[in-house]
Amino acid sequence: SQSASTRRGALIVVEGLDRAGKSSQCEMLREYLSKGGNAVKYIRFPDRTTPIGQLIDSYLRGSANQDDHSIHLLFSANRWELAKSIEQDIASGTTVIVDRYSYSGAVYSAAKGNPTLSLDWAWLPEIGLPRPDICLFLSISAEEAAKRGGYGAERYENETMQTRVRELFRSLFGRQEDIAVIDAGKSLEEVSIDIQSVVADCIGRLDATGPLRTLGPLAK
Ligand code: Z5A
Ligand code: MG
Repeated sequence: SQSASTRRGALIVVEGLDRAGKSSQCEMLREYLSKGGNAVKYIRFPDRTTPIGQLIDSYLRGSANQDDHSIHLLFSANRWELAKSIEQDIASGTTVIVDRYSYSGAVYSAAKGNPTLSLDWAWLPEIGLPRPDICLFLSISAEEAAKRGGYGAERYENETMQTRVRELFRSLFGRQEDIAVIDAGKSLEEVSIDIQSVVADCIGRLDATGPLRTLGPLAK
């Protein structure tokens, strides 16, 4: 239960292509917020530590195969199994930073080109999950990303997938509110400062925003 004096935390999501710097920036944001006296937690999806997360991990590493729809629903279930704990943290005043969320969920699955797995279909199981107060989209060109090292060994880490993912992120974020596009091609520190100003603004508006909301259907 939330006392009248407890200000809720913010739900901050960091999204983007591979090597956009999401995890680095989440870490830097966590540090910035806790130095500012905020209670803060940093979580990432997929959370590979749960039983569902372990199935996802073996799929991504290529040691297990899954039907496209089935793995999609497991990624979503992995968010649902943590939804209550996110809600509780936010209510008790903790700001939660989330490294990848429903947006990656919908986009990576739809990027496979399976005819019965459209972006609209992929979004459906996300409806009702905690809705971010702000989603930071770390935008980076293919050329800049390539400078940060070659593709890893996991599934999806190839040119074809990444190109489709880039297009789908763009079309998904055209149908969403509360998205801040961040130029992630700058230095770590420059990107971090841009993120800090967007997040400070978001936290400043929390009282006006009201209670934590839930994700709704995709806009047309
Ligand atoms: N996936 C899915 O299909 N469905 C879902 O629902 C979810 C995910 C949630 C695993 O994700 C895969 O799961 C992913 C999407 C899919 N598939 N792919 N491809 P993951 O989060 O585990 O992926 P990751 O490997 O941790 O993240 P990443 O995207 O590759 O990297 P990042 O977190 O964005 O970047 P980073 O680790 O912070 O930085 C990468 C490197 O660049 C590192 O050497 C940094 O030092 C360097 N870097 C970072 N920023 C800069 C700047 N500004 N300048 C120079 N160098 C930089
Ligand atoms: Mg990462």
